[in-house]
Amino acid sequence: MIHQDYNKLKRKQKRFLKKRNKIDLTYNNGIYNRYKNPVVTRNHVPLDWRYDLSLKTNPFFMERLMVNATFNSGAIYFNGYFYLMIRLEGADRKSIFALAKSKSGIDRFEFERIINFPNADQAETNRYDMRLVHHEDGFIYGIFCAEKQDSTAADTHTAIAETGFVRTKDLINWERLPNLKSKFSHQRNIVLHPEFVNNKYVLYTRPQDDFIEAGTKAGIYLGELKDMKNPNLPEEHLIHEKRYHTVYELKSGQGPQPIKTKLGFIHLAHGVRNTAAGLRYVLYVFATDLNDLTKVIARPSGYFLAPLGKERVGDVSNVVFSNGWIVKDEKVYIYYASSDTRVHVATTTLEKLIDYTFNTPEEVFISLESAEQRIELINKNEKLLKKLKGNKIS
Ligand code: M1P
Repeated sequence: MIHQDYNKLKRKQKRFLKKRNKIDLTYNNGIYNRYKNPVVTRNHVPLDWRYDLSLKTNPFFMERLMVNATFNSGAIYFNGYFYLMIRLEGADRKSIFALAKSKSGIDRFEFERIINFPNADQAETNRYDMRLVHHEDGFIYGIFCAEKQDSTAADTHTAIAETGFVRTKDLINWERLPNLKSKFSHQRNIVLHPEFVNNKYVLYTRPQDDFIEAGTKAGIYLGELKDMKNPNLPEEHLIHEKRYHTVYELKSGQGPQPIKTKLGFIHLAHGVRNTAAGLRYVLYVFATDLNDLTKVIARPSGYFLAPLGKERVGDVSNVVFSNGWIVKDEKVYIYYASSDTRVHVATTTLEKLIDYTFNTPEEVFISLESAEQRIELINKNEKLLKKLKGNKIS
């Protein structure tokens, strides 16, 4: 027999899942819209994924498998739905993958199924942060971090982050592929470029600092591989270097796959810097050349999106992280998680994203020039304002 509390809770959750989301009108930067509510939280997780519904085996109607957080989601538009591949973290700290879908992309996301597949390496302990990329070879790839304990370390907490691959054509049946082989043993935030380049697959990588040789520069790298069934990266080239006193001073990582536009590929990445209150993760944008993916052609200064208000607090506070965005009908849906706890959406248009990327003043790296940039803007505006005054429109 089903526990009597189930129906009550079910009705309550149904009402919650039907709630519409609205643009947050208190926020305006002209670049994108933020929304009042997160799009996926742990309260969206179906009751039967958490509770044992049986009165007999669960007389107190306890959550037998609690969910800690739902965050860092891959994203894809498929068969008329916005799909998010959610990182669902249980109370046991293990992350698993679960697909949630919505018709609107901004609200009413409902979980559909858990996506599970075999380990590529027996020692794999945790998996997280899947990017979903529809490659021109016809497959949808899931690229994620497959983490295991570093057996060479003296402590119990040092981990090795490898890159796992799965692929599918229907989001139901997934084929696990071998893990990436690269000269850097430890990396996260690997992303597949959606197109072939010289008949090869292209990956964006992010070797972890402490694991790369002294003298090797850190940042976002790019490498080519021939075969996804035998993913060997012989070489990786630095394309976006971390740099002193930037929002990505400490580390950075490619977010979702870049968006192809007429002016170049637009990339969304996260940048990390240290503060007295701990690490701060923000999102920033850059663009690469359509014919040379290693060439950065636009570098708007500073961050694109930073944690705001309630987003600033969570399991790992002061963090925004994005590994999924969707372009649909010229509109861009940017899915980002806040503080490793829940998923939000921000929306803009392709036109605005291009304008932001190519017309925001470039990163200048020093205060002297940063002040000049702002003075230039003020002077330009002053002229315009004077003209308006002359025309008596004020
Ligand atoms: O806690 C913030 C993020 O930390 C890691 O990102 P990175 O490798 O760039 O430091 C990841 O574990 C990510 O999942 C997490 O959101």
